[in-house]
Amino acid sequence: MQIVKYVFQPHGDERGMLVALEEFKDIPFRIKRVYYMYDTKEGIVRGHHAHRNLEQILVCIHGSCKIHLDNGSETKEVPLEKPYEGLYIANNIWREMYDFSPDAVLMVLASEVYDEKDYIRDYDEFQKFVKEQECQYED
Ligand code: T46
Repeated sequence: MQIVKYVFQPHGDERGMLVALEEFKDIPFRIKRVYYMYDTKEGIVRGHHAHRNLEQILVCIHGSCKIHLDNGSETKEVPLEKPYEGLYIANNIWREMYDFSPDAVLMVLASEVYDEKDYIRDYDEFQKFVKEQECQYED
């Protein structure tokens, strides 16, 4: 599984750092939603799902966390700890977020508005979805 990480341009001067993110320039899709999680309790694992259509970029803008990615046949663990790095996650990837430092703020830029129907929360259903997609590409 290929891991796609974006390294954003930090604009630094004597006052400190600033990162700007623009759709289609720094981010490869139209940004329809931004959300972020913070104050995540110790030992918590979030996520446990994939999406039918949604693409996202995750940026740990403060602190650190880890992301588990699963494409149905391979898994990878990706640490996020730099406020200028973004992890791209395609729709058909099962994701879990864990090992949040107490000060972690995980910001997510999403290609679609919130839609519960887009979630695949059952792992067997996810594997079926991935196989169906593979068959579509083979046709
Ligand atoms: C994802 C990972 C990385 C909303 O009302 N609007 C929203 O835009 C979102 C994302 C969530 N919610 C509500 C729904 C739940 O009642 O906030 C609550 C927590 O959401 P959820 O349990 O889905 O959060 P995570 O951390 O498990 O997953 C989230 C995203 O939902 C998901 O798309 O890929 O972060």
